[in-house]
Amino acid sequence: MKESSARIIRLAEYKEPDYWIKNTQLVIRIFDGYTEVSSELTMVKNARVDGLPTLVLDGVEQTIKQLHFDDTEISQYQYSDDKLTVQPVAEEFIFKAVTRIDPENNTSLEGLYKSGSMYCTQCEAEGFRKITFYLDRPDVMATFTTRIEADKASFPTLLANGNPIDEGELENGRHFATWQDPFVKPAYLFAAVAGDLVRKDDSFTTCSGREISLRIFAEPRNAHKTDFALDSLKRSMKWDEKRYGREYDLDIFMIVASDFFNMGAMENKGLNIFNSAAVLANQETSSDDRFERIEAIVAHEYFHNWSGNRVTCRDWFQLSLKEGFTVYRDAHFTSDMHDATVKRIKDARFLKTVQFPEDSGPNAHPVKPQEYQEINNFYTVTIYEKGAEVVGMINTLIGEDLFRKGSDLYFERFDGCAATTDDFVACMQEVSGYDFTQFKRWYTQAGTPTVVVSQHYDAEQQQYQLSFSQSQKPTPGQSEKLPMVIPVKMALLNAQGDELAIDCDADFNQQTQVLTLTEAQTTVTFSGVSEQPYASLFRDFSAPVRVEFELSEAELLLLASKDKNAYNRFDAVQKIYLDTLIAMIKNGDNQTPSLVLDVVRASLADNALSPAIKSLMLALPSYQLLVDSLQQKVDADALVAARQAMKQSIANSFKAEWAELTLSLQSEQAYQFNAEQAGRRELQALTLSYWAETGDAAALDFAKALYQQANNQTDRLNGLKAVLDNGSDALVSDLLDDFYQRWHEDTQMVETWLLLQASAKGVTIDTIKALMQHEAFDITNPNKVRSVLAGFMNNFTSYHQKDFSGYDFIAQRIIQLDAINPQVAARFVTALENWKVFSGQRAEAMKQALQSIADSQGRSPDVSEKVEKALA
Ligand code: 0A1
Ligand code: ZN
Repeated sequence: MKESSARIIRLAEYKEPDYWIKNTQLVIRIFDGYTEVSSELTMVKNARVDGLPTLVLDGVEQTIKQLHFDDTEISQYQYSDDKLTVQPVAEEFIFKAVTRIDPENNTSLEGLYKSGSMYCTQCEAEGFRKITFYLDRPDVMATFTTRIEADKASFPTLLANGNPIDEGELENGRHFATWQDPFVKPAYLFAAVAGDLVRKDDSFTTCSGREISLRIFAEPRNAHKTDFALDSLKRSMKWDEKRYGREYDLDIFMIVASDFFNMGAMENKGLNIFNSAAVLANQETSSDDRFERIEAIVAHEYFHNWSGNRVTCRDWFQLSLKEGFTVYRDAHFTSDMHDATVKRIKDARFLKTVQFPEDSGPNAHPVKPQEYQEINNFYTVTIYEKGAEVVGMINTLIGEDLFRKGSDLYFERFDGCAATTDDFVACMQEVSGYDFTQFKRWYTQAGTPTVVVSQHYDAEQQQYQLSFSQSQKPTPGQSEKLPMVIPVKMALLNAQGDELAIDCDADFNQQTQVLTLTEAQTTVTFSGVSEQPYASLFRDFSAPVRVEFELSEAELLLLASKDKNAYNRFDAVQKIYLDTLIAMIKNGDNQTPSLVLDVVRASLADNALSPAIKSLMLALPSYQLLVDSLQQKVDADALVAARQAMKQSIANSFKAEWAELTLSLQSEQAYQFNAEQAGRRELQALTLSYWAETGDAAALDFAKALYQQANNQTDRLNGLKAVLDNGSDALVSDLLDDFYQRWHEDTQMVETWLLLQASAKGVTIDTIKALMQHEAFDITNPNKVRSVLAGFMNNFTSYHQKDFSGYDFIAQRIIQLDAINPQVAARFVTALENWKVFSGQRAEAMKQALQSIADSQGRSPDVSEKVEKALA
């Protein structure tokens, strides 16, 4: 493992490479115990560079067998610190290398590694250098030919990017397959697979009439779980044609499911590799949430074929160019497939819960970072989700039609190129004439802006004023913040919730109903307002900002019950819960005020609300969201006490309603994954959890029956969760044993089984330790590790337990994991890094846990960077 070297890579230091690679020919010979890689790189000197510079190639853990320039062996070379330095003697040459690597012992899951019985690759961001020597940077783009050789009986399936051009038998029971990818690509999009896999076929006819062969590969025991992903893929292909005019280019599109994978999935050209958990699904073992997630990830990876592969990133500072845009695209896809409001509510809630804390913590970074030590640490919610919000604001500012024109121009102009976020914005500016100069601060300034709003109504003048004041706290390395361009989608409502016509003196777009703020302070005067209006601001979460707008109870109640914008209605209800909880925490008073119960009553009684929206409105804000919303040092114990008291009070106040609704939501319909059915099941899960919270034995009987009689995973989990949180120890252990007995051969079900226990109310560290000792656990498998450890860390009341023991426990696990898989280990540092938001000894205990990681031997650059920033 690499020791921390604190090497800092800076955007300001970007320069083109000295050499380009035009074509890459690879032969990967897989043997038991080692793999030999032969590469032939057709290279040419960069015409903009003088002289004949040394060639410096990236290469990690390479055992060199031979090096050649054309046919001349290279005798003089230096290989140290993961760089191979050689001196070319001509401007054009073929660099040849034969090296050995050790995929069987590659637990980092980057480069070529073994996942169960199969070999597969993960090259983003810098994994290709673990396969062979290369200019492993995204602006070096080449065509690839890949030949894989392996034992035929053990590895009948041999795959790589592009089209198959040759295959055949070799001596000793071995065979080979050769694949050719005609599209230029950077090395991070390379993929190869060797395994004993079953293949599920389908096809898709593109808008121009080309027939594409679609293939999903999985291990034989998972063959029954591939249909949903294939269908999702076809929906994605069609959607991208319709919404973005993007047609698929190769003749084959392949997906491979891998049990060992660091992330969700990877968009390798023509050969996507997926975490099994993000692709394999069926009714019996996958919940509605899982189906939705899989559909979105399949779409995301597919959409990358244009936003990422055909047009890629010039350097890793541009990561959000492909990720922000692709998340924006997949969110839009999900909205079109299901319920747009539900999707928007969930995305905004996720951003506030996870990205806002990142943006106010030690790891805050701009959507276009200026520097990094370890690029793997920058696959963050800021790059992905905030990046998507930034793209969404561009759409909001210029409108959908011009946005589409801009994206057409972008794809056309940069096809086959490595581009920058500036290039993307320039296309949007060119088609719209909108000046994005100030807007680009969204790419360069870290942190979440706060917008403070105040209002004034002058009945005599029939004038209404809104004053907006925006500000941003300093973030690490950025003390000065300048005002942002903030689109405020808004309406003024009368007492019936109807929208008033808007006549104002500011930059307000009548068509899109968007008011654009550009200054630190803006006062907008609305004329002809005959009664005190209700301001519905930031509709549909039109900008990723914190809003402080003090409203009276009457105003909040009107917005919560009558706003026609369903997102804002939800937001008003959440604000009531949040403000109340914050007041309870501050006052140390755990009485739930009638306002909250009134809101719950009104939401329960409103038959116009869809079950999905109703369940979102009735759910209390998570602990994580509360922590972020407090904006002061958090007393975690007081926070837990207040939220638990409110939940209890809501549960008890409407006990009969919870029971009745839970029963009435039971349906005999055949299971289908669609928005309507999923919404019903989601609401039932919520009503059941309130009902079970009352301690009513009938609720537990219902939950147990739901678990036992379920013909689908959603119902089964909903029943089981209610039992886990409220049932007797005996019942809990009965059902958990039953679950494991029935499903222990199904990997996804075992992961769920581990997660359920780690996330259950009141779980102790002893239980977590026992889970890590269980036969089903494997510390080298990221999904299993995430199930147990992320399950525990997100289990607020258990992780933040009163004796603080959760922190040291996690620190020790991070140290342990770092020796196995640094990328996964580093992700867990997030659980400690926001220690400063907590008060007193708790903060000290979290800091000490971080310090113990900092003091440990042999830390990876991944973990070091995050820990050092957290302690700075
Ligand atoms: N580009 C992929 C995510 C991904 C990133 C890094 C990985 O390994 C270090 C793996 C996957 C996506 O956005 O889906
Ligand atoms: Zn992506």
